[in-house]
Amino acid sequence: MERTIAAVSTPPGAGGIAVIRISGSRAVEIGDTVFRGKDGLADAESHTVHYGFVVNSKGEKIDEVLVTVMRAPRTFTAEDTVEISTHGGIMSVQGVLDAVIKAGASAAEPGEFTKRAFLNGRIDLSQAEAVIDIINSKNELSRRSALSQLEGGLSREIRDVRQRLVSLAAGMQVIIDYPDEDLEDVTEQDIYDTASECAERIKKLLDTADSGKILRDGLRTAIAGKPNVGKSSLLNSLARADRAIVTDIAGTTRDVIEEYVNLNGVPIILTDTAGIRETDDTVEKIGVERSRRSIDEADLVIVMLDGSELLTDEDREVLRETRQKKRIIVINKTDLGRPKYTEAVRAKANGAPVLEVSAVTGQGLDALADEIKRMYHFGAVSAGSGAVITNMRHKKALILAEDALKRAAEAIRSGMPSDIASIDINESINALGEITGETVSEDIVNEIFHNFCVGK
Ligand SMILES: Nc1nc2c(ncn2[C@@H]2O[C@H](COP(=O)(O)OP(=O)(O)OP(=O)(O)O)[C@@H](O)[C@H]2O)c(=O)[nH]1
Ligand SMILES: [Mg+2]
Repeated sequence: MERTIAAVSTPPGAGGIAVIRISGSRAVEIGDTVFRGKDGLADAESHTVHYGFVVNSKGEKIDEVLVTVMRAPRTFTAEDTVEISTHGGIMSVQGVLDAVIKAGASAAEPGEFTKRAFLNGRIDLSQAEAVIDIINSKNELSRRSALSQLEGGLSREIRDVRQRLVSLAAGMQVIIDYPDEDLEDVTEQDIYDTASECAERIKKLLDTADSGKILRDGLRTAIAGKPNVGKSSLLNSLARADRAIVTDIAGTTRDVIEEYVNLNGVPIILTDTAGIRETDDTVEKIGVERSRRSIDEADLVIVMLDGSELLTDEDREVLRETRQKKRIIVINKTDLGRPKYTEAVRAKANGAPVLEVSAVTGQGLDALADEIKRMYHFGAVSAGSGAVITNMRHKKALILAEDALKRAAEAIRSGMPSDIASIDINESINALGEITGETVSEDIVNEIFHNFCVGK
């Protein structure tokens, strides 16, 4: 028999209230066993709230509670659900959960509520994954993107593309099964057109993957420059912490330092790197190598120059090496006097912003933060549409689907028999189905739900 499950669905620790959720065919009966109120729960109507107490098996009161009864199918899991709101204390929460389990519920596994919602057809797999993303999201924008995924923006587009391919495959199957009948309603041109069009729509979704990653994890921003320009000082000011060692010795930072910074709601992964220069020092050399790699991987580079000196060949080298990157050029140490070469740098910056700052006094750092935010919004949100790929599993499946469709179109174009294209189209249908869960294997489902915490 299907288990009725229970778990604490609010975060651990003491809070104002905590919610114990029970889901399954015996949810109301189990809730009724532990509840003492004006009336029992057995005949309670769906979506009603009841005041009373939870008692243990000896009939002793554990806590004063409000109990919500929700009957299938209009619940999150699509099963009968009872939610008990208790006072948040750890003793009372544990006591209520124990009583519920003694009354016949089993402790829920991580993600089991959401898994049931998926298995009962309430949400599809990409929506279930969005629930994980919402729980884990670090910032407002990524939360909103996960929310729109939960509402089905992504699933809708993928299901739509998949449905077109399913109809096409069905039409092709008829021709393959009955080659002699005069059933030419799917032409080779149709196959080619549909495969190409669907490949194009998938490509559009894939194009959002990079911005999706930024949205979810933050904008990778590397601070680059020759030694001693003030890179570590900038990291410390933006992170509002003494994270990196600052000295007047050139070559202080030897390794890449990474700090997660929240700039008014915009998530940034800021990296401070070793100053870039030619050096014979073995350790510093490795540091410089790592700087280059971190600059390579960055979504945005802050190129830092020392405004208290004239531009040097080392500065020119850093400017040259970062030419291909999205970048902001900052001229530091303006508290020591106005830099002399700002306009010269601006003229050669190819439109990249050039800002004067002081990492020590904080002057110009607000403008820098605004500029970083602007780039974040440009990179992350320009995707528009609402359907943004934020998930590696989805990305891989989309790549498979797109490749298969390109092969199908190519097969038709080069005059191969249409059953060759049919194999590719079916492969694409399966890959898309893995995202929404229509053709997903049990292993993948288990893996996904394993990432949840208990109570979700
Ligand atoms: N006056 C002034 N001094 C600064 C400013 N920013 C940094 N400095 C000083 O410049 C020196 C080098 O600063 P760091 O932040 O260590 O420079 P860095 O670029 O990380 O240096 P390396 O790690 O060696 O590559 C320190 O003495 C800082 O106090 C600034 O805006 N104004
Ligand atoms: Mg440093």
